Amino acid sequence: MTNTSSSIPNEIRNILAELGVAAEQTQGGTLKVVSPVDGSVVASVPEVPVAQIGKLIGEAHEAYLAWRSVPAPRRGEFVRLLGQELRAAKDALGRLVSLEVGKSPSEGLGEVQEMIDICDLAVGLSRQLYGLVIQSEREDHRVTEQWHPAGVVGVISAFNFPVAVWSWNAALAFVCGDAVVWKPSEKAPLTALAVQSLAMRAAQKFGGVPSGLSTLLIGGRDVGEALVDDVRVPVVSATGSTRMGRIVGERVARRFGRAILELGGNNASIVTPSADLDLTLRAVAFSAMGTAGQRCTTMRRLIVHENVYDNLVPKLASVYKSISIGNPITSDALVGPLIDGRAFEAMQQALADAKKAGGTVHGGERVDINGPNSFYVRPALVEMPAQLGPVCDETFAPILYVLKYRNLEDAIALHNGVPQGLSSSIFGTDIREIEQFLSTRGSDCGIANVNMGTSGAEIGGAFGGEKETGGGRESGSDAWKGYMRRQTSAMNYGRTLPLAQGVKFDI
Ligand code: UN1
Repeated sequence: MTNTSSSIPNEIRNILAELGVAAEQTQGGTLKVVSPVDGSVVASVPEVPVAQIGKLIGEAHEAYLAWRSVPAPRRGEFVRLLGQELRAAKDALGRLVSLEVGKSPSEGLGEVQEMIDICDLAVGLSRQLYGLVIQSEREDHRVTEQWHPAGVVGVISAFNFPVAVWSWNAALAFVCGDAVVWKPSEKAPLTALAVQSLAMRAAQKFGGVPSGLSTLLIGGRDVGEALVDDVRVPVVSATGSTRMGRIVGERVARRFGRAILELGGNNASIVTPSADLDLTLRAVAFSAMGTAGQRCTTMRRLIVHENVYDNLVPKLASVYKSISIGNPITSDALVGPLIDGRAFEAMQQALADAKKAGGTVHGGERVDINGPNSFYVRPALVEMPAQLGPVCDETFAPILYVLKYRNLEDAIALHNGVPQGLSSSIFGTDIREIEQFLSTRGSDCGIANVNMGTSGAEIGGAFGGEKETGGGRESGSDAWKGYMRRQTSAMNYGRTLPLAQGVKFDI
């Protein structure tokens, strides 16, 4: 593989060809794709005309009508084949993720691994998806609950997990009997085209997948709006900012659709006096600086007990000083580029605001790795006197605010004292403190970890969070229920007609 940054368009072209994306799908279009690795324009992707979206959603709906009658384990076979395609394409697709959104090679591959993992989980689920039998108050009656496909599921994904988010939704939706219409981030259409091509390969091997079952809509905000407003899309799963989610949530609710929202995180970890500080240091480094701070699970606040503060924080500051920053394609640097100049400006603004609020900033400056069109930064560690100003916001960049605490109740209050509620963690070996953090009076987040960071969740658990994070759940546990409709059924197998609640109505 050639490794100079000027070869990026060539390498992308080769990977796309290998993954079955036709040249005309990435040339001559209106959507310019910029690689954050060096800021070069690497493709111009045609966008779907908004006038065509109704027809495409109609086709997806038709596909669902056919797919829902295919037995679920057979639907699982399609997802098994998809997982097989992803396994075969892991290196190429992982590399494409790195080239398109700037992740380190290991994180690019990790993202594809998450896709493979969710396919495995969905295949198993395809032989389950079970309901309940509920005791009836009436003689010779049975009450059951069963799950039917919901219909067309709309998926709106963000640049930072450009392909995995689709799979967390799509793998479940397909086994549940739904069709999927995907609007990927405008910043990452190439990886989406590649995944769509792999899904088509799996469909071909399966034979008889209705066309439209997996539909890709490349385009901007108007495309997203058409998807969000269409009554034939009963479920919309949207990942992105709280601002976006508020709009999507309201619009979907207006037509009584269901929204699965996975929005902003402002994730914190508490470091207690009994913490293993070496382990803590490594965990904080990965969670706060990995993916250049552009995960929704990125650690953004560190709440440190006053007895360990002076031991931990200087060590952390020196890790921030020495962390390797570089081209994710040509080096093995741990921190790659920000997605674009706007992300850089937002970071600088947050740092200026933090200073104004009394913060001491370590790092945060721009680092010239690949010229003026790419945005590499040294991650910033910011010691704050209090939780105010930008500390309460999600800035999608590598900024870690550090706060000091004296007792655990105060730490938990600080922890929960932000509008977001995605992920959280605590470091320590005192079981009372750990359990308090996990108790009803502890972390208010959808994810609460112990002795690890806030990011890097496995797909087996339900993924999502509370408050402004939106409340949605994707991935494992029983998140599949979000892609189905629940039906309660009462059955009378007797010869009389007893009414519930003892009501009499004899004619
Ligand atoms: C996201 O950033 O949108 O837990 C999701 C993690 C990953 C998922 C991140 N498994 O960090």
